[in-house]
Amino acid sequence: MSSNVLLEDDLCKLQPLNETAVFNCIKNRFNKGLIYTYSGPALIGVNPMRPIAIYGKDFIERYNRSQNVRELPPHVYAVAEQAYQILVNQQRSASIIVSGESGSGKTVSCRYLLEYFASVIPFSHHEILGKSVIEQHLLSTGLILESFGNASTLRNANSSRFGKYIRVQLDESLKICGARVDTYLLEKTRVIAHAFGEKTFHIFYQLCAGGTQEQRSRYFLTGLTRENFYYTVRDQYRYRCEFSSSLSLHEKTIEDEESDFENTISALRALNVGEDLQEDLFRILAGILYLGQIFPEEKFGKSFVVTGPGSRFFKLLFFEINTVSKAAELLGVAPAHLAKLLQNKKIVAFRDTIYSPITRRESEQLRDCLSKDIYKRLFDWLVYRINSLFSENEIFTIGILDIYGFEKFEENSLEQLCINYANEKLQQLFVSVVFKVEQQVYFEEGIDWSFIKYADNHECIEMMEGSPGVFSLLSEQCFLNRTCSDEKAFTERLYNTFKANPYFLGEKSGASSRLFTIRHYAMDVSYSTAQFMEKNMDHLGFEYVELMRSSRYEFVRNLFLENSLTTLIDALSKTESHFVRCLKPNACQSGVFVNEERKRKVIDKNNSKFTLFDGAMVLQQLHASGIVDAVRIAQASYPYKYMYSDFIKKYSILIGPSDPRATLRETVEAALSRLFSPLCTDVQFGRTMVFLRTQKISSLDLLISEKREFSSTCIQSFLRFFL
Ligand code: AD9
Ligand code: MG
Repeated sequence: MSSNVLLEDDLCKLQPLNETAVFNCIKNRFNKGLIYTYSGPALIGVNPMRPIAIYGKDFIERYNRSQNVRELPPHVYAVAEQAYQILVNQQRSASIIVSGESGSGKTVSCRYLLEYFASVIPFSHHEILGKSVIEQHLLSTGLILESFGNASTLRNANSSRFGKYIRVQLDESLKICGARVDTYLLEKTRVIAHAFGEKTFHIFYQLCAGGTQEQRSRYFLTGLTRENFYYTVRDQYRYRCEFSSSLSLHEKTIEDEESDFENTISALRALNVGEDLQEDLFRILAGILYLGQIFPEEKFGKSFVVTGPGSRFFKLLFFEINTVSKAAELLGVAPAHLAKLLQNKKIVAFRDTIYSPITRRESEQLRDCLSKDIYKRLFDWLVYRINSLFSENEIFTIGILDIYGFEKFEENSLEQLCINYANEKLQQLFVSVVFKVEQQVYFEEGIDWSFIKYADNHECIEMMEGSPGVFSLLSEQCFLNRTCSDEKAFTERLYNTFKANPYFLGEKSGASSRLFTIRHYAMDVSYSTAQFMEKNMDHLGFEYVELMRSSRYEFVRNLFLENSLTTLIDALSKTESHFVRCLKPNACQSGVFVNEERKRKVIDKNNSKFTLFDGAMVLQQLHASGIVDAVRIAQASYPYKYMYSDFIKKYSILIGPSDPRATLRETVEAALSRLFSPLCTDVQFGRTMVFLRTQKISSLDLLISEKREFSSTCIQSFLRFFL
């Protein structure tokens, strides 16, 4: 295999096609600074993890309105341009689905896509200081969502802890008239807990560092830092025990956070969130920080009866009353009311209302649920606010989806199940777009084609979302009983229901260890059902909603009104979808290497100042994304199709002079039959297009370069002869 082959800009051109060839091609290109490669219909991007000069105005110009964008080097701008051209030519809304694991570059890719659309598509609104109001709104949207929805993790210092689908709206004159955003799966547990070395959402640190003296005093933050709050402290476990801090990665200084806070405020302003609303917002955030400071203590007493299981003693739940008052004050509710909520549960029996005391554990759970829920509602409110950009004039949309990729950790829980389910659905969409739609074109063009059966993941999806399905059984179990001991019963139910299902794996004995395995399209993942119920259940009863609706702040009251989101897959399937798959080349430059030994080996092997390329890690991602399979199927089909006139223009050097009486189709047929004999099924002639397999395109490209080389050698010999 020549080194040239290993730099192919489309994996479909690789011969033979196997995982090693795919891997070598991506690696060779990456080492030459070529981070993008096509894999048939999808674009693969490997995160360079350092700034590279392939973005910005000049590059946008190269791709903008290019006649044959696939001829230019692979790039996210090319995907954006293709999506836009299809929208313009076929009058069909577009979506670009960006996936990949944490830290692989999804959010950055989405930023470039948005930047491209904002540069090449005109805005319908008038401009202020050279920038359209919508453009300013769009830029602020990204910043706000990152402040409130991103956090520093071991994998990425600016990791998005939610999925987002941004739709740029176009009016009938194909100008940008607005935008709308949907968000998914916000990791709200991060408000109350984060892993060692990680952090909670950026905004809490910004608040702890920023603001004027008056603001800080109003939020009870004077003299306090992130080290003083349980939710923001770097090592929560130690904080509980000894209030000490530990080493954290990607540490930002207080000054960084102060200036981030200023940027957040400017972005809020751009979204018309005025000072009063900002005040409401920050007060609630401070309220959440203070909720986290409420530690219930069990003490013996008489007035409240809290009998833990088996306990003979009466216990009281105590809180530090000053903390409760501050939390209540910040949320605008009565301190006694909040304390009562955290000490009792309300039971309505035979038209009587009884307040039954709860245990310390239950009280802690309630406190944390409260914090998570308020934060989630605050986040949804921001999204709602961002959606004030929504335009009634929408005719088409260009959507950009930035969502978590497939996840498999040592221990996988409900979060991974939800994320992997979303990825199964996206894979289903990918398969449908790539194979179903493509085969429809073959049918319409009337070429000789027997429909290829492709791996369809609908059975796995059915097992998860159907009835009975994993999710419906979980809801039922939560409804029936609200204790964690039910995790075993739930796991057993799964085994009993799906024992004959090929997508459900594991020994029944796994039920006692609360484990089950799903055969996903990407790989098998074992889930631990420990905490499934707790995570799925809403510990917050109606009395809590009642409390929050009693707030003297209108803003808090409004957060507790219902707000629903549209379903993502439905929205996507109504568009022409494009795919960008991001890959992460190593784990050591964006976070910690879990295994120090492995880090040393990878660094030794690469021994360079450039971005490391960890082969095993990239291969694992290639597997999980289904890239190799997709390329294999794309190769079996006809990845290259040209209108006859375009083909003649492109390959005129090989076709030569043609019979003027022949039709375009006859000209192409005659040329290809002369060049390749026999043609086999590698080439097919449709009503308006010629269809070619990758091998034939590679041969044509080779013939062209030979012909050019031959002509230049002839010219050189000719010149040498005369000079
Ligand atoms: V997560 O799932 O939200 O945790 P992402 O979104 O996939 O993750 P992100 O886009 O945040 O990753 O990229 C991580 C870091 O890689 C960025 O902060 C940049 O420092 C770096 N990056 C990503 N893409 C590029 C790029 N095209 N050029 C240069 C990049 N640096
Ligand atoms: Mg991200």
